[in-house]
Amino acid sequence: MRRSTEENLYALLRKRTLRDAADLGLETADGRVITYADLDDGSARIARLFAELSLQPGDRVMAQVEKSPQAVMLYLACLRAGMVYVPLNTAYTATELSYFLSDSEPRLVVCRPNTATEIEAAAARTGAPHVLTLDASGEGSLTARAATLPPNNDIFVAKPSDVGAILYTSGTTGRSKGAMLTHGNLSSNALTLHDIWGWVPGDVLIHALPIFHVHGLFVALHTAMLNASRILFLPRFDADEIIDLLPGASVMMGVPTFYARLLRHPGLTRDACRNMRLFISGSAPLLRETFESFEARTGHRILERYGMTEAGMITSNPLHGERLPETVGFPLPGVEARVADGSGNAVANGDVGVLEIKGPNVFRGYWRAPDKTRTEFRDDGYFITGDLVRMDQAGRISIVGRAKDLIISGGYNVYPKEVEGCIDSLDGIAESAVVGIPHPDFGEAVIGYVVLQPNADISEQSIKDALAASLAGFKIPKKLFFVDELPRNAMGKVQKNVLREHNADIFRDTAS
Ligand code: MLC
Ligand code: AMP
Repeated sequence: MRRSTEENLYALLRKRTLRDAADLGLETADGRVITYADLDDGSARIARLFAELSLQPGDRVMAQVEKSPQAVMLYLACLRAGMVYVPLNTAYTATELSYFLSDSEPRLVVCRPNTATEIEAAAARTGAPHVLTLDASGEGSLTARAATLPPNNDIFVAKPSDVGAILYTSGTTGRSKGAMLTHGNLSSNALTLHDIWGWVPGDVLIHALPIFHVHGLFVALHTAMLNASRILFLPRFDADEIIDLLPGASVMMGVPTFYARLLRHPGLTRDACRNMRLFISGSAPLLRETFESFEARTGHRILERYGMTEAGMITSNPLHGERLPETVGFPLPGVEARVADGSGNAVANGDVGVLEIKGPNVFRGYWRAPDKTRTEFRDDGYFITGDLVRMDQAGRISIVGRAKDLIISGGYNVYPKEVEGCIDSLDGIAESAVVGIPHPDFGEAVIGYVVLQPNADISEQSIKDALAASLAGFKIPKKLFFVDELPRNAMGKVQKNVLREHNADIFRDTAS
C-alpha cells in the first residue's frame, strides 16, 4: 500500500495550521507571537540538527525542559523526523531521571542548562551520545545550533503504528513503564476530540498545563492546532493571569485544581467568562462541589472527561447533552468499553467493575516490556484500565474508585509503593505506609505513616529532606505520622482504608 506523509501526525497538524492560520500560533505571557509558520520553521531546523547528529527514525529524544514555544518545536521536530519523543516532568530528580535514561536509551537528551552537568554525567553512564540545553526563554545549545542550519522540510512517512512518543507512567509494582503512543493513536484521538468538543473557527485556548503529560501535550495542543487556533501559552497555572485572559478566550482545559483555585479568585465572574465557550476538566476527579460552585459563579457547566497515558482520552461528557457532575460521560466514538470483573467478564449493568477498553486510541504496549504489556490486555484485545467504574443504562460512566493503589494529587500520579520504598530505605525506619487523603487544593494529598526502628531518633523534616534527594516534590508526603505499628488485617495486609480515615480532616481548611 502506498503511504502518504499524512499518516504522520505532524503532517496532519501542519496541513490545518499552515493552511488556515500561518500567522497565528502560540502567544506568550510577554506578548510575543510564535506563529504556526515559526513553529514549522523552527521544528524543521531542529529536524536538520537531528540529521547532523546522525539520529535515525525511531531513535528516542528525551526532554526535561521548561514549557516554552521552543519546547513545542522540539516535540514537533520529533514527530516530523520520525523520532520518538520522551518528555519528562521537570520535578523529577536526577535519581528518577537516571532510570528513564537507562530504560529509554535516548540518543539525544535536551535538558535545562542548570541540570546539564549532572545530566551529562548520567548520559555518559547510560550511553546517550548527545546532550543539549533549552531554557525557559527558549535559549540554549539546542536552539542556538538549530538556528545556524537550513530547515529540513521533509516529513517522515510514518505508518499509523509507528511510535511518536513514549510517556512514562509510574508503576504500582516495580519501575515506571514507558507507554508507546503511535502516530495513529495520537491522530485519531485528536481528530475525535476536535470533533466532539465542537471546535469552531476563532476559538482561543488558554493553555496553562505542563507539556510533559498527555493532557497539556496532546489533548490541549493537538486539538487547538487541528483548529488552527490562537493558543494563550502560559508557562504555568497562575489564577491572576488566567482571570485577566478569560475575556479574550473561548476554551480552557485544566485539572480540577485549576478550577478550585479559580473559584477562590474574586475575579471569577460571569462577565469575565462572557466569551468562554467551554471549560474542560480531567486527569483527576472533579468534585461535585467544584462543578456546582463553578456553574453558580460563571453559568458554565464544566465538561469533565476521562483518560490515561496509555489511551489518551477515553470518555467525555457531551458538548450538547447533559453534563453531569461525578460522571465522565460516554466512551468516545470508536472506543469500545466494558465493565468487567477480575477475569474480564462483563458485570451486570449498574454494577461496579474495572473499565476495559479497546480502540484506535489505545497504546501499542509498554516499551521493552512485552510481559507487562500482556498482563494489561485481555486475550480479546481489551486494555484493563485499573479504574473502578459504574455504567448506567444509557452507557454513561462514573468513576467510583481505583483497582490500582494510586494517589492523584493536583493531576499528578503518585504510587504509594514507590514512596514507601524510598522511606523504608532510610536508616532507622522499620516500615511505612503511604495514602492519599482529601485536600481542598490538590484533590488528594500524599501523607505517610512511619514505624521507626527501636531507639531511632529521626524527625519528620529529616525524612522529607532525605526523600527530596530522590523523589519529585509532588510525591513527598505533605505530612508524616509516627506510629508504633501499622494496622493489619487477618492476612497481614496493611489496612490502608483505616489509615485514610485516621487523619482524613487535617487539610480541610488548607488552601494554597
Ligand atoms: C506542585 N506541588 C505539588 C503539586 N504540584 N504537590 C502535590 N501535588 C501537585 N500536583 C508542590 C511542589 O512540590 C512544591 O512543594 C509546591 O507544591 C509548589 O510547587 P509549584 O510548582 O509552585 O506548584 P503549583 O504551581 O501550585 O502547581 C500545582 C499545579 C500543578 C496543580 C498547578 O501541579 C499542575 O500544573 N498540575 C497539572 C498536572 C497535569 O497536567 N496532569 C495531567 C496528567 S495526564 P515544596 O514542598 O517544594 O514547596 C493524565 C491523563 C488525563 O492524567 O486524563 O489527562
Ligand atoms: P495518568 O497515568 O497520569 O495518565 O493518569 C490516568 C488516571 O487518571 C486514570 O487511570 C484515572 O484514574 C485518572 N483520571 C483521569 N481523568 C479522570 C477523571 N475525569 N476523573 C477521575 N479520574 C480520572
